[in-house]
Amino acid sequence: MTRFWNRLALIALGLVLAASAALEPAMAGIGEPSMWQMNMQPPVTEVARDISDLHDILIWVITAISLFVLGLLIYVMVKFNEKANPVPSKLTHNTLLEVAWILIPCLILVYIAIPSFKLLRLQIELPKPDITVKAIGHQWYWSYEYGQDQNGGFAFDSYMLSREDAVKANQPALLAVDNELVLPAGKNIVVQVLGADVIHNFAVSSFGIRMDAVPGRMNQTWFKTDKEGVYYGQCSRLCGQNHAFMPIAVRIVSPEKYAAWLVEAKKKFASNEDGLKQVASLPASNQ
Ligand SMILES: [Cu+2]
Repeated sequence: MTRFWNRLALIALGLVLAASAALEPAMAGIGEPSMWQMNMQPPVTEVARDISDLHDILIWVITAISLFVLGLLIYVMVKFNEKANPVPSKLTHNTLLEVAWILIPCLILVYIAIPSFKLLRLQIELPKPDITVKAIGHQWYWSYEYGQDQNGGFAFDSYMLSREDAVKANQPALLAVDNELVLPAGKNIVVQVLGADVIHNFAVSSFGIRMDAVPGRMNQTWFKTDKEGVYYGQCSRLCGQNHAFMPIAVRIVSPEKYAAWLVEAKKKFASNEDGLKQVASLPASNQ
């Protein structure tokens, strides 16, 4: 009987995994979520790849533990119910079992801790930045600042496009923005994240970044990707009425295109005094 249930659970798990694996390649979009997506967005940075790998390890560990516990429960229910086992044993200790149920979970935790701490270190330790930009969360839009020392010296606001405009531009609704954060491929990019009013969160799934934008405090995160394209993210901290409508769009281009964009952007946003004033009023870098 127990064997039957164990087999049934394994078959069900196998079917779910097979179905998700079959759906994955067709459904996965780069840099944005897709319909019926079963897994995370395709990673394009080292951090995101490590997150994805750790997630895969954890899924197997969690599945194995859950099935094991389920199996034990079913075993106990079948073997030791009142009918099957009318005279219960008085046994209270089993040294071997007690050592095993302490030691095995410890080993599992160590097995999880190694990739976990490695990932944490990779996320927290900023590499030497090639480019530093500021991302400032407002109720309810983002603004970005390219410092003078970065060949920039301009700031601009980035608002969500209306559904009609997004469809017209062939971009995903609720994620497309009017002014994208443009950055080059193959460079270490440090994003200084700030909040102008309440706590927001700068999160882009494909980069594996998620950093709180706290008023009066500067947080930093980083990413580096070789893959050009547009990557969408969202504010991921409940920040008020229009929290859902302040998406993030990062366009990764070649360094040559980036240099050309900088020239254009400097002209385009030169008169953007509002943006610069907002940025100027924010706390200075505490690096
Ligand atoms: Cu927000």
